[in-house]
Amino acid sequence: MSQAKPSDDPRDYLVPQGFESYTETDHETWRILARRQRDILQGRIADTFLDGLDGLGIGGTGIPDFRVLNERLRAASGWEVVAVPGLVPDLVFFKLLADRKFPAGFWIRKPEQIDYIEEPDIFHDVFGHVPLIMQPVYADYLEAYGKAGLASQAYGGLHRLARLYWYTVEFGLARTPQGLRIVGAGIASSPGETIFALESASPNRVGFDLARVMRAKYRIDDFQETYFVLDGVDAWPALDLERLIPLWREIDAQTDLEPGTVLPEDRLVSCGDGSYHRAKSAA
Ligand code: HBI
Ligand code: FE
Repeated sequence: MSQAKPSDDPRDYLVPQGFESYTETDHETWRILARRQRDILQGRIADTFLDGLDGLGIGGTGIPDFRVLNERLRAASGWEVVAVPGLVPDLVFFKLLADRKFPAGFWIRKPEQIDYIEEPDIFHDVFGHVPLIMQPVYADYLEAYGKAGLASQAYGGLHRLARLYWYTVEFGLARTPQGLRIVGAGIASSPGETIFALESASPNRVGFDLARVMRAKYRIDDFQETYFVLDGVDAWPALDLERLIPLWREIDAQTDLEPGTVLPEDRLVSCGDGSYHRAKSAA
């Protein structure tokens, strides 16, 4: 018998949040994580992120109820959060974003997994991602990303879009008048990477360039070897197809870049010494 093809209809992946089913331990896990991140993010995260956190009211009280969260989010940017059991197929993910819906895992990590999980949970998805989605400029970028993702299929460009998401939405940094700030959700929801991304001598920090980023492979199992730096907290790249299609053609003729590669033409904010990953591979 042939395997049924996974559905690409977003409705087949959405589930109720089940807010009443969280235990007191679940809420306590959220509170511990949220308080710790709030402290560590001071002076390191973009101000727009902290504004979003305040606007959502998702500080230290426990796991947020999506019904309450969504009233605030809809009012601010016309987005909503929808609950999913875990990772959804790329095409479903793009469709949801193009429709201004952000899929968030409804479950929360167990106390013994407090510092490391393999799949995104509600803390990463909601605390990490949703504060910036309160902001219309960012909300529009994410919608444009979803639309570009849908279009990229026809050009075999899906992996290019995944890299762009990784190096902006998940692990982006931005230059501000006060210094470098975090804008990526993967950094903002991790205490270790919050410090590493900004303060370690190990990683490269390279001025953002759309074509360059879409050529760069990334690591999913550890801190990044290279972070890309936007020219400001609102400097998200324009993703119209008239711009993307010629770029995809151009870079299809070039090699992919390893995560730690630095090119002569890179605008270096800092050239990493690579010490962190070198020590790990020697161990
Ligand atoms: N699904 N729930 C969920 N969350 C994600 O962040 C996610 C996903 N599916 C695919 C995906 N991300 C990425 O591979 C996209 O950048 C393509
Ligand atoms: Fe994420």
